[in-house]
Amino acid sequence: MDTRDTSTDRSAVVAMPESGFHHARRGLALAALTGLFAPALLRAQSAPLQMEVWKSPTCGCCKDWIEHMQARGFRVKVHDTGNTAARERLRVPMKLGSCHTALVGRYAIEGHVPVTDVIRLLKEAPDAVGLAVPGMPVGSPGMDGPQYGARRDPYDVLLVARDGSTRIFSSYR
Ligand SMILES: [Cu+2]
Repeated sequence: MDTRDTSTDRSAVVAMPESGFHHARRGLALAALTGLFAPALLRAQSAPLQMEVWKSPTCGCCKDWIEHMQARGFRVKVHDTGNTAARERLRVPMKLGSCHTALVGRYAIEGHVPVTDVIRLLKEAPDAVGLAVPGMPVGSPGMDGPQYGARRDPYDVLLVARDGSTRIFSSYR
């Protein structure tokens, strides 16, 4: 894989949500009128965005992912309790599990999900459990430190439905 191409793709993705928010603002008024009122979207409008994370106290890549979220304006409350109970409570199937579980608005965020996907989720506000990046793919946010060199494994961000089924929300490859 050509790493230059990858970084170009990523900056294109990173550039998106800014304008997305302006569209979301207009969409919010429309949603309120049509009765499709989405609390998560409302919360997405008020800066800073709030997030809770459950992780093990010794998880380094979790910390790096949290910094990735904070860098884009998320205010994070961390619970160093492990994430097994939180994952179960938030109805993320265990087979989709990763090292940390987060709650943003009404959505579960499992694993190293890029912040751009979290923001897109809040904007689109689908009826779903949330997003998951199962395992810990190298190259995903928090798994992209100098210790991994230039290695970037392909991975998908999955949208998790209420019945536990998934579809690809975005692909990084
Ligand atoms: Cu991790």
